[in-house]
Amino acid sequence: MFSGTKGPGEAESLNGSNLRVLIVHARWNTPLITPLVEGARKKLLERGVKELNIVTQSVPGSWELPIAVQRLYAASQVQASSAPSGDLLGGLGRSSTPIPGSTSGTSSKGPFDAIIAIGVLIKGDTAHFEHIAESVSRGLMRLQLDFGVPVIFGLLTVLNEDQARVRAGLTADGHNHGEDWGEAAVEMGAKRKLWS
Ligand code: DLZ
Repeated sequence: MFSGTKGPGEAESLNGSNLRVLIVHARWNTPLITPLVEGARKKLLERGVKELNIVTQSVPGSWELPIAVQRLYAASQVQASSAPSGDLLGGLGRSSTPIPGSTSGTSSKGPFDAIIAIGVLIKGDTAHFEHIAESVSRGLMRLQLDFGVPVIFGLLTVLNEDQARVRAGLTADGHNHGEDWGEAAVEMGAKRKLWS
């Protein structure tokens, strides 16, 4: 866990052994996305989430994160109550990306307890960045409230690539925020069960 002033501090207990977690990530800025996804996965596994219960899917860019979260969560709810044929996006258990350590083979079935949406938005010369950042943030917040499932906000909105490299843990003084997102997913997934 990050030990500076920033960061969430220690949670009381983080046991993910009975959780199903979805990671959806953008492929824009893949060299930055890859360590963030790996950081999230590392913490999920450390906190007891079973490999079988981590599903990873990708979309082209951050703009597509909300629709992917919406469809994949809805599909996981349907899976829980119907025959397991015809999985959305060719099977929820298979990653559509070559990110090392991504889920391969068959995953378990059932609704996700937490979702991590990961993207890296780097500001350019136009207002494009602001439009995407604002819309995706609102979209993800809406989805977590509408569905009642935690959607961890793994969207880095940075002014330049150097800022993103620090936050992806790629520099000596950096910290991989993906690890925090993994821990937040376990904490919120477990608390959601308690609060149901
Ligand atoms: C088009 C675009 C641009 C310019 N920059 C980024 C970025 O920094 N990070 C990101 O995740 N996606 C970017 N995209 C792609 C959009 O999110 C989206 O995929 C396309 O506009 C297609 O809808």
